[in-house]
Amino acid sequence: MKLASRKAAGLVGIVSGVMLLLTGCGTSGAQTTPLAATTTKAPVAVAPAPAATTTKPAATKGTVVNVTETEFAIALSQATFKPGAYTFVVKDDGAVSHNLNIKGPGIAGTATSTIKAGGSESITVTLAAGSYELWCSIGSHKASGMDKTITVA
Ligand SMILES: [Cu+2]
Repeated sequence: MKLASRKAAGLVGIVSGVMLLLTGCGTSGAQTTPLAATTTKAPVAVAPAPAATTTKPAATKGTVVNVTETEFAIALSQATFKPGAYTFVVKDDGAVSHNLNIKGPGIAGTATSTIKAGGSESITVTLAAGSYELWCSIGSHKASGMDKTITVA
């Protein structure tokens, strides 16, 4: 009994020592956070926010497909697609700007913005069974070969 209580007392000592260390780290960490960043965001926070949540899904959702764009081709990291959510991560590996447009069942037409050479942008869509066209709408890139059709089944 005596030994057990001594052990317990020892444990309490260790635990409180660890907690002291932890709280010590916590407070010093919080103090290093810069306060200047909060002031720049404050004036803009008046916009009506609730409506936006239903239209725009999260940045990455479902299966991630890597899309590599060059002059003048669109390469996909996978060739077969099942219905569901996909995030196309578009990388411009070419020397000029490109974009990615997607059109098909349930998608009247959605696109990335213009992606500069070396840049990338993600686009999240829900694909249903059927054919989808993926293309670049800049200049004559589509006619030059940046036009791809995928089948979802
Ligand atoms: Cu292009």
